[in-house]
Amino acid sequence: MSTMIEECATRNRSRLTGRDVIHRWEGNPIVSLEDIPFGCNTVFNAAAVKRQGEYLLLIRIEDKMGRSIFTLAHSEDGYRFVVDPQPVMTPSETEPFATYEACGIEDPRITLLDGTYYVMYTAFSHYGPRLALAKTENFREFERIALISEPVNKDGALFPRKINGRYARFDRPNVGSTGNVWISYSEDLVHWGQSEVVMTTRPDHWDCSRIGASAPPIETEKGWLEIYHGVKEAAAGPIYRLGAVMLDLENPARVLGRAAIPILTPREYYERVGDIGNVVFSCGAILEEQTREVKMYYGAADTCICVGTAKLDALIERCFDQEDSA
Ligand code: BMA
Repeated sequence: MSTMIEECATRNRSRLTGRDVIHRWEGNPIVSLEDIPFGCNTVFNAAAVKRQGEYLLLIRIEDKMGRSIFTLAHSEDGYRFVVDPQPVMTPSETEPFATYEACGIEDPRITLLDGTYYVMYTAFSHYGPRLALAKTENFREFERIALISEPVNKDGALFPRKINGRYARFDRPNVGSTGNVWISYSEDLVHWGQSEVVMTTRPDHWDCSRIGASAPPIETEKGWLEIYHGVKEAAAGPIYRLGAVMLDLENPARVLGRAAIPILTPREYYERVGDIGNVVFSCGAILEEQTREVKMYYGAADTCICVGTAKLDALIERCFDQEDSA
């Protein structure tokens, strides 16, 4: 009897996992509330980077008062992480950041650019969310550079190199309850402009309500690969899924291919049930240069962090799949 049940479970599991191009790690979730050595409410999502062979996650955590802060976790293999005993970045007490981080700091994305690690994140205040930029050399001290957008703007992700002489970032200005992926440029990382829309919600798709950049873009021989999130407002609340798009290397406002179907959709219990159910939300992915495998880190149900993998070529191919051929 128990063998039959096990067989059914295995069959159901393979039906589930076969549907997404991202393969979930069997040991998910990798960071949950129990792994945080200090008191907090919940675990959201994380920026990810591989530095001198060590995997680092800069994790958004909600403290006991309900404000988001960042803490760091380390791993040798990209799967088993140990979280630092204390948070590494909390809302600033120094102006002008203090006013605009009064409700917390959220959704960090790390980019290595010209030898410096930059963290683009959302500063949350009574005036709404806006983008901010910090930098670090050692992941112990984080130096704030500037507040770099007006509210309402989120989902900032810095490109890893200049494009035609200018720094570039994705951002997501909101228009009411909707929002699209934009690109903005800067000469100095502080003043940003020349903004253009990159891609919009698709009324007949899973990403019909709003979209935003997720992981910082990955440079490939076919273009910039961007993993983004798409939201569909359903009767029971929003469903957050992840998709992939390929953008022109010299003009990233030009979409070369956009996957018709998500690369990851909430299916597992830990993605369905939590503080906010039906959420998979990524802020970081690491390309393993030798194996061309992408490790994508994502927050599940605003309650824990998970990892999934895919071959870079499979993600690239998916960008050019205009229909459900999965
Ligand atoms: C977004 C961000 C994410 C979160 C998601 C789902 O706006 O705040 O951190 O995971 O909503 O609640």
